[in-house]
Amino acid sequence: MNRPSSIVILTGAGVSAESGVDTFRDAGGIWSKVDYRDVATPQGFARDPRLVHDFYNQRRRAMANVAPNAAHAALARLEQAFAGDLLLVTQNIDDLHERAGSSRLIHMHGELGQALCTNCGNRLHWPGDMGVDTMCPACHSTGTIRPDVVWFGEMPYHMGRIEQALERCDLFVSIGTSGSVYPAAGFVEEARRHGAHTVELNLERSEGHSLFAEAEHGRATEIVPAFVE
Ligand code: BV8
Repeated sequence: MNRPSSIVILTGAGVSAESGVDTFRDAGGIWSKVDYRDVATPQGFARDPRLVHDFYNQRRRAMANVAPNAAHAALARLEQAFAGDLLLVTQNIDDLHERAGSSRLIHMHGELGQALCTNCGNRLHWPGDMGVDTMCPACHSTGTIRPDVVWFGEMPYHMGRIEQALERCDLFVSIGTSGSVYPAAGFVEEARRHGAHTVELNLERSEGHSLFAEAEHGRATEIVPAFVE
């Protein structure tokens, strides 16, 4: 493969696993402990907002005890060293990529440290807990604050920007994702259709593996540094 001029990197929960952040579908993962329909859908939030706030409050508090790992650091170094276009699209809602120094970054499923007011539409930095009686500091309404994350059945963020990057890139790398959630799981096909070389770095073959040219299998903290140096 020639030297790429435009790279899109997609990360999933596997890239944060070595920082101690639970993945979703591995043994003992998040979705083995709680039903995603209860905590990661608008219907679940309407049914029991307290349960959903507790679920995200716990994950937000846990963020204070974790730090970026070698994979996050290597991807930040790649961004600094790479002269071409590079876009890092993460499905993760933790802030470990930015804490490692990545800035050309899209959180397509939102961010744990952000709140969204369903009354005024304001997005607010929110490091602490939120609940059904939390007041929106922008419009002063109560009970309208929710986690600014994309739930199942909701449109992921910045899809236009992501699709443009997928059309332009000549290298697409997927790191630490099971490739089981759409539209992220379809990105490899989109990139390949536009002629990109595709690489998967993961512990297992994801569902779309047939579209990956070469699959490196191992822990993100071991393979990403080697891959990007
Ligand atoms: C939408 C919320 C439409 C935040 C999440 C076809 C097309 C479009 C949509 C669909 C479709 N088919 C079905 C759908 C609907 C649905 C979907 O995909 N369902 C699935 C279950 C089939 N998609 C949606 O609803 C999406 N919305 O399409 O909207 C629309 C159109 C118009 C108008 C309105 C709406 C929204 C999807 C987003 C849902 N939100 N999370 C949160 O709580 O985090 S998804 C959830 O899964 C997480 O956010 C996570 O990011 C995501 C993906 O999981 P992974 O990151 O891959 O994690 P996983 O545990 O699965 O895998 C970890 C991997 O890491 C494993 O492979 C493992 O081997 C590896 N690993 C582990 N340790 C390591 C490692 N690798 C390296 N090193 C290690 N150490």
